[in-house]
Formats: sequence, C-alpha cells, structure tokens
Amino acid sequence: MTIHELKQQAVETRKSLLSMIYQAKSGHTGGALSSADIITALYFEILKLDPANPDWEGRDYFVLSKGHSVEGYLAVLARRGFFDEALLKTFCQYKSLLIGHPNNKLPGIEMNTGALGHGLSISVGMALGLKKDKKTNRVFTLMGDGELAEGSVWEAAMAASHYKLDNLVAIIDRNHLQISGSTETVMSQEPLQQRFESFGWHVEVIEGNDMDQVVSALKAVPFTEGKPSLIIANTTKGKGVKQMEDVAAWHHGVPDQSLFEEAMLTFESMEKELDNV
Ligand SMILES: Cc1ncc(C[n+]2csc(CCOP(=O)(O)OP(=O)(O)O)c2C)c(N)n1
Ligand SMILES: [Mg+2]
Repeated sequence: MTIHELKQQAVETRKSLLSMIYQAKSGHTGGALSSADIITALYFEILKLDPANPDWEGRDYFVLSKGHSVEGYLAVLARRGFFDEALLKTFCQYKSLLIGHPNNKLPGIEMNTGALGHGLSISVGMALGLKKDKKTNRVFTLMGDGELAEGSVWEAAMAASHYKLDNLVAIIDRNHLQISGSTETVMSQEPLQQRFESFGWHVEVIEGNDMDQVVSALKAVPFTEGKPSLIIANTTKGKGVKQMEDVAAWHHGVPDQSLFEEAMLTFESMEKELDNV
C-alpha cells in the first residue's frame, strides 16, 4: 500500500474503534487512538500474514502487549479478513469472542494479553524459539509507556539482547500518559532511549502518528544484525479527537452522543481531504 492509502486506512481504523467503544459504552479510547497508525501500518503493510490461513507457518507474529488497546487491533484484523467485520458490533457483549482485551480464540490473535508487562517476555520466547528452529519469521510487539513500570519488561529486555534476537521488534507507544496521569509523574521513564540502549537494543525514535515515519522505521528492521530493535514512537494519546488529546481521563472514557457524532464528522472530513490529494 502507498503511504496515502495507509493514511486512509488509519482513519478507517479510528472510525471503527470509536464506533465499537461508543456502541459498547466501554473501552480504552485514548491508547487505541494513539496506536491507530502503528497498528494500521503493521496489518496493512508490514506483517507477513495470510488471513485465510491464520496459522500459516511463514507468518510474522504480533503480540499486543498493551492489550487494553484491543479495539484498533480488532478493527484491522476484521478489515484484513481474519473474521467478519459485522462481528465488531458485538464488541464487549455477552457471549461475544470480542471481549475487552485480546482473545486468542479469535483467528489472527496469537496471545491473550491485558495484564501489562508480559508481552515482551512472551515475544522473546517466540523469537528465541524461531531462531532455534532456524526460521526467518519475525516477532513484533506493541507496548505502552506506562507498561514499562512492570519489572518483567526489563528482564525480557535483558534476555532479548543476551540471545541476540534481531528477529524481535518492540514498539513503545510513547504517549506520555498512563491510566492516572503522566508517566513521568507516576513512574518516570526517561532517559528511555539510553535505558534500552544500555540493555543492548538498537533504538530508533520516531513520530508515531506520522505514517511516513512509522512505515519507514518498520521497514528498516532489524536496525542492527544481532540486536533486538526498538522503535520509540512518540504519539498523542487520544489522537484524532481534539477533546481527547493528551487528557488522561480519556484513557477509558466513552464519548457521549454529541462528541461521538462530532468525532465521526471530523474523521469523514479527514477522509475527504485525503480523497482530494
Ligand atoms: C499488570 C497490570 N496492572 C494494571 C493494569 C491496569 N491498567 C490498564 S491500562 C493501564 C495504563 C497503561 O498505560 P500505558 O501502558 O501507557 O498505555 P496507553 O497509554 O498506551 O493506553 C493500567 C495501569 C493492567 N492492565 N495490568
Ligand atoms: Mg501511555
């Protein structure tokens, strides 16, 4: 896909995830919006996948370590054809497989996540297994910046470089907010790049809501042979809905009817603008 088409897809992802949250009256809005460009690029351009055969041996693996941002993940999986898009309407309803966090009973989802701090460890295990089997599949994992307060992340970071896992790519959605406020107030993360570098990773810092930069970085991995790759993606929590941007309360806020309708109109005008380019 071209960058232009990917930008259009990212607007679709935002429309879809906000509709799911509005309908369900539940969800994690801010972090789903901040990571919408990254998850769209992964699923429409980067990952090797076969939606008709989710267990295809040659696939790349993806773990949504910040499992609460499931809405964008479900939206791209459905649009890529892993399951019927109509199922998105059942999000968070009784007996639906589309629960509030990733559920590996759904085609395309490798790993149940939601308890933060486990995705990187799981991804290290997957990447190590693939290396031992002399396979070339890659493993991608998307983490939150608040999630980095979990000690298990750092054990995994150590192991990834110890085992020279250059088939592992971690992305941090660096929106500077977690559930209750700024990451720097709750548990400071800086100097984040140097921390990971000191753990033996090759780190690149990008603007994570800029599709050009997201795709360029994801296409350039592994950055260094023999090292795990980390992309620190600077993003805005709530990206795309002005009232939600950079506001901690929108971590799991649900828009009322008027804000929902206003946001959908904004997305539609973004689409029209892109159509005219
Ligand atoms: C182990 C664990 N502790 C607490 C939570 C509750 N929780 C859900 S989301 C969240 C904040 C995460 O912040 P961040 O990783 O920055 O996510 P984002 O900003 O991308 O939404 C917390 C504390 C959890 N899911 N798992
Ligand atoms: Mg965050």
